[in-house]
Amino acid sequence: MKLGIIGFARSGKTTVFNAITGSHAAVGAFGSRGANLAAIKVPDARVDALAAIYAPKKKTYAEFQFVDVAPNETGEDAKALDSAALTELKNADALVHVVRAFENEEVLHPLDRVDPVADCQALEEELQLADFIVIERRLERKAKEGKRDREYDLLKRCMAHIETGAPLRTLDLSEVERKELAGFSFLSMKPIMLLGNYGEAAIGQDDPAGLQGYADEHGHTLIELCGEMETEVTSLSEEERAAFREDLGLGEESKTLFIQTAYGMLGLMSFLTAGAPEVRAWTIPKNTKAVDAAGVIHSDIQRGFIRAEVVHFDDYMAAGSMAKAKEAGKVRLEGKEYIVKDGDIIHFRFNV
Ligand SMILES: Nc1nc2c(ncn2[C@@H]2O[C@H](COP(=O)(O)OP(=O)(O)OP(=O)(O)O)[C@@H](O)[C@H]2O)c(=O)[nH]1
Ligand SMILES: [Mg+2]
Repeated sequence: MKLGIIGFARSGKTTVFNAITGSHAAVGAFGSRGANLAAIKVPDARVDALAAIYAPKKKTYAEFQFVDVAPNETGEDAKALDSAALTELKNADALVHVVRAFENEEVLHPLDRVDPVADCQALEEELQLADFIVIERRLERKAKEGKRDREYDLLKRCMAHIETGAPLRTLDLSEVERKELAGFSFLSMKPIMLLGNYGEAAIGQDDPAGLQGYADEHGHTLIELCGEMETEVTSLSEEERAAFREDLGLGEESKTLFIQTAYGMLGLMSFLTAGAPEVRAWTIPKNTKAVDAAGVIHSDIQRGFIRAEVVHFDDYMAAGSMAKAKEAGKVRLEGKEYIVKDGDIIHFRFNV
């Protein structure tokens, strides 16, 4: 899973990136001029349990990869995203909008405001505008070439939707249409999570900046963080951390909070692969077919898919070994259309 961290300049993107990933990227005026990249592992007791049995060479947890986009250098027009950022975000699976909800006299918002709801609206507009331009260019070309085909009609529908001020993620599309549009990597179609970056004063207050109200109204998931304090906490030892968090009334660690929220919001789950070389968890959306799950591992396995040998983690553990699970009839051969379940241990058979 690749997540793009976006937001206005000086909203605390890099601060939040550091807090979640435990990185030490430079923040503030001396912030790095390029994008920051880091990954976090998703803790999974099932991976640990399987690794204890298989004693594999390698143990790999599912991962969230983050890209904290470089600050907008275009200055004056006070856009959150410049063209470099827009390009960078194309391959993100979902977006995390860091919304500035803290006051800081020394580092001002580019529009000199602390207005989280206005920032959310402005950023949505930027995403929609970026998509609109892509659609417009494509339609112009198609019109010139006289290609008024299915794609032309579909793009027209997308355009009309954006013209109403709505993001493409709210357009009603069939699965086929979604696939047809996938190549465009439309930004306003990507799931978006709001991450309110609050100041200390907001701790314990109920929706101080009105962000929760906005999130509810638009069906967005909101995570509330106190970015700066979270970064301070990450520099403490494990024991100090818990006490400090409790004293300050900070909730769950930002990394844990983030993982839980992201799995829920993005409708994610994991399946497992186990063998002597590697025990590994793979993240997929719920309701993924076996053949598409295979593609997450490698496109060759997807292409040459024959069968999936599946045993659920719980059945495997109850049986104690693969041989015993087979004896008990818990290992099944499934076809391409099988809907993978959370905790399935899968061995793919495929042609090369
Ligand atoms: N008071 C306060 N200051 C914060 C908070 N989060 C970030 N800051 C400060 O705001 C400034 C900008 O933070 P960054 O994390 O660099 O923000 P950014 O969005 O990555 O900024 P650019 O990459 O330059 O667009 C830094 O000086 C931070 O110390 C916060 O929660 N409270
Ligand atoms: Mg930054």
